[in-house]
Amino acid sequence: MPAITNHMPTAELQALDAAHHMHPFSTQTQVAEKGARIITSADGCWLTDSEGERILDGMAGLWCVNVGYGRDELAEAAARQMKELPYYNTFFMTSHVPAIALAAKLAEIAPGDLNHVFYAGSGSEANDTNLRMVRTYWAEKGQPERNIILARTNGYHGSSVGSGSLGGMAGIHSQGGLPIPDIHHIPQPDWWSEGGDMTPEDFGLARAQELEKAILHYGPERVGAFIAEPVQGAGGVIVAPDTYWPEIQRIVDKYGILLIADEVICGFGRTGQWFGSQTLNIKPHIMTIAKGLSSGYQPIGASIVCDEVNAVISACEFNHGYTYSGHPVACAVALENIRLLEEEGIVDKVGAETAPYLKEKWESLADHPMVGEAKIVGMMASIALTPDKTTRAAFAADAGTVGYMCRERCFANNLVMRHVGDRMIISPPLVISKEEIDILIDRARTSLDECMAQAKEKGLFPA
Ligand code: PXG
Repeated sequence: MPAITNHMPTAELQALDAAHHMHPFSTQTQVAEKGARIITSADGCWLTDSEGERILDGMAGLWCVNVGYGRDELAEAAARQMKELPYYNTFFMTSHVPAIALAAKLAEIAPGDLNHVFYAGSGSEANDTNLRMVRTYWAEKGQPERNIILARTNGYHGSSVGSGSLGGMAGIHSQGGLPIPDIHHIPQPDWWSEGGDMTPEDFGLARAQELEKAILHYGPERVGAFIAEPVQGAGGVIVAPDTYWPEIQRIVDKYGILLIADEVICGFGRTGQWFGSQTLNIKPHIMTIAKGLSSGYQPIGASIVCDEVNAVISACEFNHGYTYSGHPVACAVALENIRLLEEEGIVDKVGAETAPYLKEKWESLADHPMVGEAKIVGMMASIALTPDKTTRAAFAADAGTVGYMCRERCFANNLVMRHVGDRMIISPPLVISKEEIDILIDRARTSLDECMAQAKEKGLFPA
């Protein structure tokens, strides 16, 4: 076989891709039919594909390339570490400097007494750690029956057996016998789709109180933890009404259950502060991190654990870990990534400058005839597409039909903006400039217009 390179014709790469590469969360026959768009290089906020097109990446890869593409410092940190110590494990009484240095740094930047780090290779793995860690915590405290973990419908925590069970995605639960026992889901705080006639404030409170209802239903002596994303990402950038999180915190405190904040998307500046828990003023016992931890340059995740949980877990042998827990190259890259976020003031600039600018522009999209609510926290945002803003109606088609049409228009206009059902979402690199934000909004508007025209033709939008 000839060498497969960037210089091969796109059609040949697509054919090989479809023949041998099984894509995540995709229908493989559709990949084969349409051909994947092949990304060959990237710089800053811009991707280049195999046809030489430049695409504005409104999703920072998969919510992860916080410092943007093409940072030599990260490549050099990886190369340095690979030469010095490419791998060693952290099992059985060994350690190494990158794992030590990153853990100390994470303890410094994480809020409160989140001072202890358990490494994983991804967000899914870190949430699997959390699942086993909180159950072990309660068992070690003599309450093994306290093994129920509450989570939310339409939450996303990964796609492994454990993390997929914690998530509340019907599509994941329908394959492979999930969720595993003693994980239960309460309804999400999505006012747009589920708020009915309630005000957002009343709805937020009611949805938070679902947590208390569930605790009382299963029995407070059975419930060990509640896991949630500060802002639901993969579920469609669902921002809970302001009343929601204070009530959740009250309930968690009242029943003494552990709060796990899944910061895989919200962490490392995405919400305008280092962690979403700070933006939303919540006090987790454990935070899940991944993605922005290394800006996606290396696969790495972790659980950051509070003093109390650490004290209990440390006193037993916790029979858990991954070959790549604390991988030295991934740790070295994450450490360098945090240095860039900190020393270049990237997180501060998002909070003070670019996120407020994006907010103003993003919210202006709500003027578009097909856009209902526009929501944004920091650098993650969504708009709800609707045929009727006043009634918040859904389209007369399967959910996601119009969202997909809009995504296709965006892709054709060289903007990566995703759809989740009929919500359009963005999560750009944190280094996006004001000029690039203008381009993003411009292309989004053009794509919305084109999508609306198509929807009208199909009778899905009033003419
Ligand atoms: N928690 C959250 C909040 C996530 O967003 C994970 C855990 C799992 O991380 P790993 O590294 O195992 O993928 C995620 C991942 C999407 C999409 O469609 C989102 C994620 C992954 C894949 C697709 O938006 N988030």
